[in-house]
Amino acid sequence: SKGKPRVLATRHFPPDVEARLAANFDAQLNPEDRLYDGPALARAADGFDAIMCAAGDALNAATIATLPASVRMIATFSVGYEHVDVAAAAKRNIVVSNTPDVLTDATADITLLCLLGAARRAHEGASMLRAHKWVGWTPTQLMGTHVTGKRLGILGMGRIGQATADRARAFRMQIHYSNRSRLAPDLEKGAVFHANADDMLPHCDFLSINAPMTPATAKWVNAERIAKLPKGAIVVNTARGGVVDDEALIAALRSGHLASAGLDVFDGEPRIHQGYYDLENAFLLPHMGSATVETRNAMGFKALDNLEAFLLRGQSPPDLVKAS
Ligand code: 8YV
Repeated sequence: SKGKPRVLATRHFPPDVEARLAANFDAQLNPEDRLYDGPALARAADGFDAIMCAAGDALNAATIATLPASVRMIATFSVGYEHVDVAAAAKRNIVVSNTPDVLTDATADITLLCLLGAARRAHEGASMLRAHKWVGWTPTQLMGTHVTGKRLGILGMGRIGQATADRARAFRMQIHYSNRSRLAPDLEKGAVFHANADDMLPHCDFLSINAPMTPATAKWVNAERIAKLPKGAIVVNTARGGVVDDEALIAALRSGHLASAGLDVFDGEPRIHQGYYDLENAFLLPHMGSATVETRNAMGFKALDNLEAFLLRGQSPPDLVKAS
C-alpha cells in the first residue's frame, strides 16, 4: 500500500502544528529554517506531493515551472498569496490554498497598534526612556496626534479592513473606505464609501492600507497621492510593503507633510529601505501582524485542513485560491 502523502514545509511551525503535520503526512521541514531559492526548492521538492510555504517564499512562475511532477498542491501559511503565481500553478494542475479569516483579528489589532503607536509617538517615548534620556515630564513633551473622533480612510475594506473599522469605531473615528465594490449596509455600518480611492485621500487624517498586493495596488501610495492627504496625516500599513512607494513616504515623513507612519510591512523585507532607520516619526514593527500563539496555531491548522482535504480525502481544499 502507498505510504502517507509527502509534504515539504519551507519553515518550522508552532509545535502543535508540526505534530499534526507529522501525524498525518510524511513531512519534511526545511532544516535550514530559511527560504529555499527557486532551484533549491525544486530539487528539495522531488517526490513530494505538496509544499507548505509562507509569505515571502518566491513561488513565482519560474520556480513553479521547475517543480517536479510529483507536486500537486501548494498550501501557503498566510492569507496573502502574491508570492505564489496561481496561474502558473493552475497550468501545471497544482492547487493552491491560503489561510483566510483566522488572522483577521490579530492583524486588525496590530493595525490599531500601528495607528496608535504612530499617533502617540510610541517609538520616540520608548526609546527616550530606554536610552536613560527621560529627565522628567514637561507640558510639551512628546505631544502627539489626537485619535478620538478623527477620520480614518481604509484602503481595501475586506475582512481585515472591516475588523480595523470595528476597532476604530470604539475610538469614535469616522470611517471612510475604498474598495472594489461597495459593502452592504450591515457591513458598511455608516462608513463613507469612495468609488475612486483617490477621492478618499483628502478626507484621511489617518490612512490605513488593508489591500492585497496586486499589480493595481503596487506603489499605489506614491508622492502624488501622499500630497492629497491633509498635512499632518498618518499612514498605517499592515498589508504589504509594496503598496507604498518608500522614497515618497520617507520624503513626506522628513518634510513633515505626514506627521508619522505606523508600518508592520515593508517592500523587500527584511532588507527594508535604509531611510526608515533614521526616522524618529515612524513606528516600525517586523511583520508581526499575525504573530499571536492562537493565530499562528489557527493558521497552521487551517493550512493542514486544506492539505488533509486534498491529499487525504481527494476533496477540493476549502480555501482554494483561484487564478484571477
Ligand atoms: C504572516 C502574512 O506573518 O498572512 C499573511 O499574508 O503576511 C502574515 O500572516 C506571514 O507572512 C506568514 O506567511
